[in-house]
Amino acid sequence: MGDRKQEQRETFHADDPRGGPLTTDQGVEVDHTDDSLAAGERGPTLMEDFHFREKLTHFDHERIPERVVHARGAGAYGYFEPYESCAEFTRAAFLQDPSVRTPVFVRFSTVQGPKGSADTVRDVRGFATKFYTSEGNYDLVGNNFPVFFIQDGIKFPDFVHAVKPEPHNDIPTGASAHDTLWDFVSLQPETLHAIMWLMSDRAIPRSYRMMQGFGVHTFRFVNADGKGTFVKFHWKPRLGVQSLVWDEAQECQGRDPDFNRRDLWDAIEAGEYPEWELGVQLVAEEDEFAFDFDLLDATKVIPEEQVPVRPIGRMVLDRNPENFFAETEQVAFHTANVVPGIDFTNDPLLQARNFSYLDTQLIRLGGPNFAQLPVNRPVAPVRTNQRDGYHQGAIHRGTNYFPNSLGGGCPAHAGVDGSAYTHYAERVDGAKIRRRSPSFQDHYSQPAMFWNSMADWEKQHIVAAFRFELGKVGAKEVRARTVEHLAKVNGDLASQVARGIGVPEPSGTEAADKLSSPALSLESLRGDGSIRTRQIAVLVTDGVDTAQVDSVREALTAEGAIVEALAPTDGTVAGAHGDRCEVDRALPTVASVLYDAVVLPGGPHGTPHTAADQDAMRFVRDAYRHGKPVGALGSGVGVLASLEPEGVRLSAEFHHTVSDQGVVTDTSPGPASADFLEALKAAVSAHRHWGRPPVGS
Ligand code: HDD
Repeated sequence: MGDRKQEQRETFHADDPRGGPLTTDQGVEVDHTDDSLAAGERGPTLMEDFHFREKLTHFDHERIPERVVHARGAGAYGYFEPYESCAEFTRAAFLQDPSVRTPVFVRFSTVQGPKGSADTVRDVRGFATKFYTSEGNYDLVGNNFPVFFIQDGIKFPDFVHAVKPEPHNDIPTGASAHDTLWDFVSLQPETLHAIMWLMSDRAIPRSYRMMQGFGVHTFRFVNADGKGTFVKFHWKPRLGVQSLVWDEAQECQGRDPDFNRRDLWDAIEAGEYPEWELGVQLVAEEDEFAFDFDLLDATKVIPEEQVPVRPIGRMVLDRNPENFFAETEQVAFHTANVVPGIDFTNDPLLQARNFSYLDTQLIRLGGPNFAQLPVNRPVAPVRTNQRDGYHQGAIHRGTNYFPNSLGGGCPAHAGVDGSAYTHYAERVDGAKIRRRSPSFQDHYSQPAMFWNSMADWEKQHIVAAFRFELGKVGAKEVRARTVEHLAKVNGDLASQVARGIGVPEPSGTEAADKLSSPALSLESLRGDGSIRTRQIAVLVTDGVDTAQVDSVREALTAEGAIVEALAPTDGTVAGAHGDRCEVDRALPTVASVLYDAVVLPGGPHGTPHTAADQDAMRFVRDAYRHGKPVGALGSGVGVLASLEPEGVRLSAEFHHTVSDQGVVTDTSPGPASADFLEALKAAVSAHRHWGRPPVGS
């Protein structure tokens, strides 16, 4: 079956006008676009130069307001297919038949920074999916955290004002480490659970392709009999969940501000299509109150150990957009874009979102006709009586009201065959009140559960992140207030943070209970163990043993990794045996933070690299201290050993392959041995090696 969205898009293509000369917007041919019409060679420009005025006016209006949050993003098209019919729980057509592929568009984003900010900031990542289903568009507008910072959407403007750059000087860009955010946090403990996630490595993903996604809210599935089931949505990446370390993330912001965007684009161009499994946690309506938290509270997870995630389908992203503005910028998501079989709950955050997304598109996309834009257009037929407005693209004919007889009564009400959307007939009864439910009041147990579930290295990173963020807060009372809340999460966490930021350690901590959910740790999310698309640097220079380079390249590319030879200059370097070694990139144009691992080959006549090769040595040192796999072959092992005074630790053994904490060495000359290659692959597959003693920051 063809991709209906792709076929539809093709009808909108406006290709380069190769078939004829340049024209104005009115179709008048233009023979000169380099000089404006002037009164004489050195004279003033003339008003009557309609080509000049049209060109400049259009340009002046090329920008639209960026999203008030999630301004920076990257998107891709793909498809979703269910594993089996979900008819028992939902009548949604796209979840019925494994042979039916539903086209999707996904946009990943950061939240705080503007459109031009860097990718690798500490932030939540948006994960918004538009399913172009046969019953209309369904938008699952999620994040890579399963919890949100506030419980009621009326607090959204407060929260966003607090986290955004401060109003007097518009600082900081793409960062939460400033007074107003932490002031808000210290006064609003419902933020704590999401804050724990924000301080964890989840907030600095290695790649959009390597992060989880969550629908966050409890939604409702409704089956053909009208029976409802509570549902939470989970996206799990096939490649596992991988993160950066903070020092590296910061350097990446300068070395490649487009790091995540580029990674997604390049992988899809290379045919390495990212893939996620869609899973659901299902809770029967009668079990609504079976938990010690409220299912309607978006600051809570349902522990996976309590309600397992049931895989129901997979999504593959296999096509980059053709025009960033037309597609990624103009895509308009809305939580209220639902299809029959998927409904809302009374989660007050979700209810607010159902108002906000439509409202924001009206200002951002300039009027009510944005659903006509190619990326937003459903593949399901659209028949409405909505008319006119800015940017109306259709020439409607016939009647535009209901009921009518002059238009033959069309479009008529749906419903005869049961295909219309029917709202779940939930019983609602209550007094009008402005009050948070008492069932939303526990703000400490789940942050504590998150902390308790972390591996030691994850805890260390969380403490370091709190110290960094609060260390940037000028108001000492805000630092102290935050630590008081942390003390209610975990005493040890609070003390460690307090020591780092110069506030008194809290006494008499009342830590929350000892809940734990192993599924929350990155240790449990390693993916399929493959090394596909990992970027491996091989540092080469004149005198290198090309056989070593070739053997590493061959073995790792066979497993889907991307191996690049880096040298002080581009072109080629002289191999030790009179041959040449192709260089992929010059070292000064790249940095260790842009790679997942590094290999130092040797040469038969001694070490091709010396400690004087500053760029190369820095590369290796940084890779080591960021926990990345480091390989060395032949005389390259000696070069690595020369970095020992700087903290690089090697095993004392020097013969055959030795692999210790991701440092893989083999002093044998000639091509890399099978043992070395296996050990290197295993080290790369593990991604990072936290058992190394800390080196620098
Ligand atoms: Fe939101 C954008 C995700 C709470 C109001 N949000 C936006 C995007 C994502 C999310 C992924 C970017 C979509 C895109 O790529 O175009 N938002 C979330 C999640 C939330 C959440 C997972 C909590 C569970 N959001 C939230 C609340 C409100 C909003 C409570 C308001 C009451 N969000 C917006 C917005 C945005 C938006 C202002 C800005 C641009 C847009 O909608 O299209 O309406």
